[in-house]
Amino acid sequence: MKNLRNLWQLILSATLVFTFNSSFAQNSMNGIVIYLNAEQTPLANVDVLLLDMEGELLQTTSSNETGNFSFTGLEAGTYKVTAQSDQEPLPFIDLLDVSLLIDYLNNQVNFTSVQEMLANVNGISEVDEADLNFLLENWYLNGENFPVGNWIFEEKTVFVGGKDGQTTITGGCVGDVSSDYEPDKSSSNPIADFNVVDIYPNSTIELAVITDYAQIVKNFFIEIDFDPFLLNELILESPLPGLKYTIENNLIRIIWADINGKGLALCDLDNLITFKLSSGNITNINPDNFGLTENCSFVNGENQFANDIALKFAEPVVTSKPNHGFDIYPIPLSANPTFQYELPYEGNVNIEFINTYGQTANRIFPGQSIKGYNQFSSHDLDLASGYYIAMLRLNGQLIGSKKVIVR
Ligand SMILES: [Ca+2]
Ligand SMILES: [Ca+2]
Repeated sequence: MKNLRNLWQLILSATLVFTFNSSFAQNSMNGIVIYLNAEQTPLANVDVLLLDMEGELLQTTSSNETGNFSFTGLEAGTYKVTAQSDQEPLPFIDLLDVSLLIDYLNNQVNFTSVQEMLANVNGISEVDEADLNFLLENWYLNGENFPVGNWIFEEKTVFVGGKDGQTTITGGCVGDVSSDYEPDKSSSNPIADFNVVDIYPNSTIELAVITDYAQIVKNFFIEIDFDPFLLNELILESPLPGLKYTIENNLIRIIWADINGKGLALCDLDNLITFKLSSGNITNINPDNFGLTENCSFVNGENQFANDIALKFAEPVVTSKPNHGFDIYPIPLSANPTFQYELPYEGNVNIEFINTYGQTANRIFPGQSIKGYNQFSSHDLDLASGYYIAMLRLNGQLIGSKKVIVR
């Protein structure tokens, strides 16, 4: 035990000698480079820069596989240390960063100095709403990754000499404010896909996305892959304030974040989003021609991904009515007219006669009809002389109309 104490005294005096003889440039500095996350994940192969207090570069080295680095042969004094990396940005920017940034802007959370650097995604002035918009528009909608995703590291001032010379350099990728460096963590979450909806070819359809999700949602990103040849003239509307979207090529990207950080229960909305689209030649909308991609995600009131949300289409509303080959003869109408129509899909058909007072004067019921061409002859159609509009309904939905006269 006595020998051990002597050994410690020897080490202690050696340290003192180091301190007193610091002008011999015997000092070293050790450190580690870590990612800003709860696990403080070490970052390997990062360039570490040693600077003097004027910012002059003195030495560079690389962090090893455990994130450690060292500089040796240093004179005692105060240095600046920072790091840089040209490695690929990490794909960890997601809606949790958006939530955290909104909470920060609403004074709900504090940021560390490194988080403030990461949150300043536009690189201009301080962290403010412009950074949030930059993240929403440039990152989510336009997919631009500059400067979002670039590596950034703090700069430490370190005294070298004596027992000092130890430091930790923390860094991250710009925008990853929530700093979730977890390679196996997915930023997307499963959402039940859209159901198939029958629509009418060559018509204008209003198609609403609805949800009965009753939890608070603070922000979401929806990406829809669609067939541009089938669904031209696409317009998007939403009651959600501040909703942003882009429609490009065959991709619709929609992002919404409640700037107040409170969020809302989406089930309270009649429609989450309404698509007004021209249906082209298609007869239904299904996940193959209008499907959610795996990039969709929703964040709930606890700043966690909502994995249990489901979206679906409401019944489509036909805003302009193609006539579907709807024809009646003879005209003037006889008591035994023949009706022709082409259906986009099979269903139950009825034809309603509306008089000039807007009243239903009569109905006939061709009933279950096949997809495609149909012909139906009626007997003993009882209508007084006058003008009528014959309205063709498929499963209750108006899909065609024709003016007729009875003499
Ligand atoms: Ca800024
Ligand atoms: Ca993140």
